[in-house]
Amino acid sequence: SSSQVMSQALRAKVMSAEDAAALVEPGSHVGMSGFTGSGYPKAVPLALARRIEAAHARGEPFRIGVWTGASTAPELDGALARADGIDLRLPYQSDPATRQRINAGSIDYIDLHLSHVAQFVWFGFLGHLDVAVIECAGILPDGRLIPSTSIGNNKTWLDLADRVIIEVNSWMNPALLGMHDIYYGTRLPPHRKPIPIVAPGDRIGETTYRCNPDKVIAVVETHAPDRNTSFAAPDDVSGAIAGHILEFFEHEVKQGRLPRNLLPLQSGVGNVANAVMAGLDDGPFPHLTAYTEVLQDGMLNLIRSGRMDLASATALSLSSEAAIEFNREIEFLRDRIVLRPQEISNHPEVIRRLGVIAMNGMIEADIYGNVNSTHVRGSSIMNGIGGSGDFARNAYLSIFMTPSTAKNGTISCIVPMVTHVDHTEHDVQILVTERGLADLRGLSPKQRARIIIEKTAHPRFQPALLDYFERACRDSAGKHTPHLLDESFRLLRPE
Ligand code: 0RQ
Repeated sequence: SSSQVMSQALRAKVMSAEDAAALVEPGSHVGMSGFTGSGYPKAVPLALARRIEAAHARGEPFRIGVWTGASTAPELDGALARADGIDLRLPYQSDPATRQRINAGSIDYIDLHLSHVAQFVWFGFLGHLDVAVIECAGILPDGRLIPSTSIGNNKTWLDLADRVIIEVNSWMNPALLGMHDIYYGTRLPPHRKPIPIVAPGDRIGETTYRCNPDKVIAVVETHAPDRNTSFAAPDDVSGAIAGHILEFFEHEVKQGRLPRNLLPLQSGVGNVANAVMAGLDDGPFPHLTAYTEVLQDGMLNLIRSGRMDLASATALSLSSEAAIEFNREIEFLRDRIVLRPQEISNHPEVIRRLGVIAMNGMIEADIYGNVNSTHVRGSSIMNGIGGSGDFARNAYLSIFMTPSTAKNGTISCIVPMVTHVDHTEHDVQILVTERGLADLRGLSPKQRARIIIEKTAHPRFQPALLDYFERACRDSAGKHTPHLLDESFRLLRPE
């Protein structure tokens, strides 16, 4: 309904998605909203994909650069990739059609730390932003925009794009107004000031986006839910990983290295992260908080049950059932959830100050603790580094977790040498699989190798890993991080 477009001036710019898409030129850099399947534009990218397909059918070239917050949905990445409409994509994606084209070599992809993206555009490192396409929950009479279910880089896209297309999604609850915290204090070096967040729930900004109405070239009305992620019920493997982490937390509380309510939690994407949150709901830790990037079902349930006092994030990533509960309980949740720009949700300064406990998934780790979060066999991208590096390097505790094997047990996720490094041994303190937890703090490389093989590797792969390590200790020229380079990747080739 048009009631969510309350500005007279902007109401005059309402048009169809097709008419709006016709205003995007070939070769444009387009900054879109969207983060882990929420808050992405639902109509204009689809219309743009149809326009691109028609141009290609006439033999005309038409591709664009797509910049987002993080992953979007089939209606955005999927449609544009299938139309062969993307020449460059950044920073994080998880769409199968996009991934296939990146790995086939037809889409260029730049995988950036999520906290870096906005500032790199302000610095001028990524070129000029031509158009912003931003989903909102409404437009206030004075032209300010009510954000929807993710913030991502929207503030920067609205500030820096020459032209702005706004999608107003009436499926979004207007009662979202007040949940967001849009910080307008960022500056370019050397004029920067401290980010004044000293507790996860601190509000330092405005509840709406500023938007110069003269730049708005189209307003498109939609009515559609987010992609909605479905989560598997915690299985034995994710349940075991969660169990090891909870036991570790209890130990750290006993040792006096963590307070009883722990420290602000960051929890990554996927089923394992969700299962850890579910485990915390039954655990002994009261008054939890989160300073995280994505708020999934497990964390929402912690807030609803009263186990977690509040959470700061940049996006929701909920199942369709949880999205309905979120809407029903929005008045209660608005005081307990703060959504921020991703440069603030993932800000190294704040993560370091708050002492965040970072928990992220991985593809594989090596026996010395280097972690690969992004590549399969060194050359194919899975998703991207996302925010895992922002949190891992600056966290109080940096935890990485994975099942000990992949692909029905045929591949070991603990290997002699990772085929791609996202998180170096210096940024990794704890590794966890369903087999156990390896606490690497204060250990040298060779000490780490023994613990990682013993505690986290699958028994089927332990003998080969131990044999590699022991022969490396004997035959490697350097005895600090012993390797046998001609066979480091042999475990990747199952016999
Ligand atoms: O592929 O579904 O085709 O079989 O990788 O693996 O086990 O389902 O685990 O969903 O937790 O994802 C690292 C990808 C893990 C994710 C990663 C294959 C496996 C499967 C997924 P199939 P699982 P998850 C903040 C934090 C980077 C971003 C990040 C990720 C698929 O956690 O993208 O941390 N992280 N952000 O089969 C070959 C191996 C494999 C393997 C797994 N060793 N070899 N394939 N797979 N291990 C949030 C954001 O930044 C937005």
